[in-house]
Amino acid sequence: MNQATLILIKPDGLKKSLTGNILTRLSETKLEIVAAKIVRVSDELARKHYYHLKDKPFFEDLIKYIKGEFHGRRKVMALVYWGESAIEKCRALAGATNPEEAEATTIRGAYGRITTSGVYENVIHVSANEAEAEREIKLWFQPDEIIVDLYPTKEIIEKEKKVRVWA
Ligand code: DAT
Ligand code: MG
Repeated sequence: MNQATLILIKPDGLKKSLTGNILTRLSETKLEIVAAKIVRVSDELARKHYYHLKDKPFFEDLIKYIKGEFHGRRKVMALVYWGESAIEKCRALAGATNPEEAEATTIRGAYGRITTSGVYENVIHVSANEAEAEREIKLWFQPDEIIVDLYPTKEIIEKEKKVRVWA
């Protein structure tokens, strides 16, 4: 069954120049990249992305981490991978959440670490299931940024919306 999954290359992955390595590993899946961009992560986006962990003791550090506050620049690379069993394939390549427990051959096993203050710097995010993928993809991307039709859309006319354009 074709599925979509959100992939994030987290700030540690970008800081360590791992983008190429990670994309090469993900290309083993033969899945299709249907959206990609570099995102400056706002506090609101970070908190919405990880809202299900808001009661965990590590939540505030997790927010700082995904916003890039530990790695000097507020950016992550966001992609949507699409194809047969995309979630299972990408999660298998990513490895276990705890990078010390992840198989050495997985992305997290090879490149992740736990900092002395206990932050799991595990390099990559992969949606855990289809419901999470839909929620996350809609959070990180607008419909026109994705080259396939994943979810139903509608057209609206937005009035008096402040947008930034080239000067
Ligand atoms: P995953 O990223 O494998 O889907 P998750 O959704 O349970 O795992 O957690 C999201 C992120 O939160 C995870 O990538 C790293 C961090 N995290 C999870 N459990 C943690 C823990 N016990 N200590 C520190 N960070 C943790
Ligand atoms: Mg998760």
